[in-house]
Amino acid sequence: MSETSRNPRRALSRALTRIANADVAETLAQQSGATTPEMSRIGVTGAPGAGKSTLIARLAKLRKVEEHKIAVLAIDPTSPVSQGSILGDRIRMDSIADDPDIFIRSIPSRRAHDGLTDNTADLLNAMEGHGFDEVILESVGVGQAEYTIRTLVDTVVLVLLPESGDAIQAMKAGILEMADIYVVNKADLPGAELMAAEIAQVAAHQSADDWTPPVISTSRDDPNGFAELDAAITAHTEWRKTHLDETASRRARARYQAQGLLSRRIDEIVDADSSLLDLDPQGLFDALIDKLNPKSRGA
Ligand SMILES: Nc1nc2c(ncn2[C@@H]2O[C@H](COP(=O)(O)OP(=O)(O)OP(=O)(O)O)[C@@H](O)[C@H]2O)c(=O)[nH]1
Ligand SMILES: [Mg+2]
Repeated sequence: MSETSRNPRRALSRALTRIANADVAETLAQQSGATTPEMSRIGVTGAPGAGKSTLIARLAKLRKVEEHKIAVLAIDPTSPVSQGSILGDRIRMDSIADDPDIFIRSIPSRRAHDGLTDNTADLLNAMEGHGFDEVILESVGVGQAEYTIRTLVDTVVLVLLPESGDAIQAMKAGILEMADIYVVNKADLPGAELMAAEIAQVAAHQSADDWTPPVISTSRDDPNGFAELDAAITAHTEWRKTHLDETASRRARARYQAQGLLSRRIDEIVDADSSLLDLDPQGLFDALIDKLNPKSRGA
């Protein structure tokens, strides 16, 4: 066992595994003690292969230097066939995998279709109160993921690739309005400068309450870009403290989490008795309400 498995971490790692596999009742039982969210949440999203893991490994090291305690939670796309994780994100986070000061966990994306797990909210909540100053969440961007991530984290970093048509796609999908920080990654590839300029134009119109999302070019062989990204995240964290409506964002997270739990519970009920699906919509709705009642739980 490596240094990363010292006891508190091992306990957290086990808790995350339990939550990753838990049914709704278990998930709720594990979250009875409400914690104060002191942990800053940075979400890194972008198309498959955009270089998110490589970038997070660099970033985590830089942010740790600021005496921050950093955790990384990577949601791995799940193969629908094997229900297993099709790639180990740790592979591209080798440079930090054995760092005792950085907690890394990779979780298969399970049921959810938005590039996250159907219980990412629960996983993040479980990490609160474990002494981390910051968690960096990696998720594959598949359109809907950006909207969910917006709700679940404090700072959204969108990683785009030059020459991929990413910028245009993202603009069409409205995703370019989601991010707090844009990264044009793999800036060693052709077209990066042009793309950064294009995105900067869009970002300039996006400024809300005097935060204009910066556009940062990064490449794995150039430390300057990561330093700039690190500084931008710190700046956004500071900005947020005075501009974010905490009640609104806490409520949005609570709503998302409740929706997730209810939708999972409905799946559990229907999986246990698929004949419910033969009822008409009103009958199905009534039957579900009845079964959602805690008194009939387990019935
Ligand atoms: N040219 C170039 N390639 C890079 C750079 N950063 C990462 N890569 C390569 O891009 C590929 C994908 O990198 P990852 O870091 O795994 O990307 P990811 O976005 O985490 O991928 P998924 O988690 O599968 O969505 C790997 O082959 C990396 O070696 C870069 O700055 N320049
Ligand atoms: Mg990755």
